[in-house]
Amino acid sequence: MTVLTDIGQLATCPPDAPDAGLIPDAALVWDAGRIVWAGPEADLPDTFADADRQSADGRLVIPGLVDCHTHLAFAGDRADEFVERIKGTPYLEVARRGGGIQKTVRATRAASDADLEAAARERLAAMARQGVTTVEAKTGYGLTFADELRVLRLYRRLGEEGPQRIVATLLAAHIVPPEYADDRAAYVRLIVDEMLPAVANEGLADFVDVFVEETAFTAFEAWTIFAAAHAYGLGAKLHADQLSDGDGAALAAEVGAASADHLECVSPDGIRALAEAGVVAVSLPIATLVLGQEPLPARALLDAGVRVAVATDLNPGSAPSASLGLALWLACTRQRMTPEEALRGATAEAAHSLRLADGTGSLTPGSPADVALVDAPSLDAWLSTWRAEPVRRTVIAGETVWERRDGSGTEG
Ligand code: DI6
Ligand code: FE
Repeated sequence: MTVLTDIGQLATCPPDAPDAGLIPDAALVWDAGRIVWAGPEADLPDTFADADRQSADGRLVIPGLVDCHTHLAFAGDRADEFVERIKGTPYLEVARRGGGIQKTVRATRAASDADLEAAARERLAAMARQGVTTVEAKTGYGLTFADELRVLRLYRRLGEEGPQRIVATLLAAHIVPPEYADDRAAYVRLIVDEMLPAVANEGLADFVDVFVEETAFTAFEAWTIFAAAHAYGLGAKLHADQLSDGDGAALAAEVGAASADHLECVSPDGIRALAEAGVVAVSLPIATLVLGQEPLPARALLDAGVRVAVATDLNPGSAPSASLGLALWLACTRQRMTPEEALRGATAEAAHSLRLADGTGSLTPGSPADVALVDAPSLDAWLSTWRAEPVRRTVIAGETVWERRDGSGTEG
């Protein structure tokens, strides 16, 4: 049993509260990987008097962060495209010339298992330094039966070996791969008739995602894929209304999706549909920034009663950063979310978008003991500034998986 005392501010982020459940001068107790008590230190029961005590030295303590939208495994880089876009070539024009996602697909298919794994592990290590303890990881750069399953098997291995918990999503419907350019229907059939049964049979994914966009998949193609996925017990997620309003939000509501992600171009009708169907809106402010877009209407979504999550969208093109802290800061500064709303977005609401009902993303009795200690006295103090690595210590299931040593920043 561990008793963490001298917490300057504790954010418990209860699953169904509207706020971050902030408690000043708090203590937190965990045992056997689960939270057993959280509250004001003055109320700490005597029963914990003999337990191992650790001091948070007045720091902010938050639930381990949940990055609920990443494209974790990919090879190569898109440095050439970055420069092209600076010089004025639009993202979609790069894609039409065979760059963009297609370039990463070529590099990922060519990468060895070892190289792909090493790159993913490096990104997970960077995320651990950000306090990220649960990661949703999408495929989508393989786009063949063998390459999509190869990445899902990698995610399973990474989840088993830890330290982070991984939730895997099949995004075979990211783009139509070039070899199917003249027969899109055949690629949709490959997903429905071959990939989905194999993924379900091996239990390799919890969700199926479709990029619904003019340059990717139509709403009808997405509907076909989701209907098949549903029959295999796989949940739905969508890249929706990112570059244009393609009625992605309405489709997410219709198919009972766990989340609709991006939503920069969502319509008022789309917002109403998400609210009525209880679909989580996942905001991806790093991608919005990189593509120079106006942010999604976070305030309108929140006012309509939609849960709004915040994630990185980590990928080599539109969001080349694993910094969930950066996404949170942008959620505050660009999306006008309060620090409490932003933190909930990367904890309790993110867990909701992954349908994790075990208390992940919260620090309430019974939750996994996934915890981050932040080098700031309060949530507002943390998110009113931006620092590359503000986290001091990351704990998963009660075990410290990363700790910054004074001055050195070495792993613990
Ligand atoms: N939307 C995104 O932001 C990423 N995929 C998607 O459907 C971008 C992926 C990339 O540019 O490689
Ligand atoms: Fe994405």
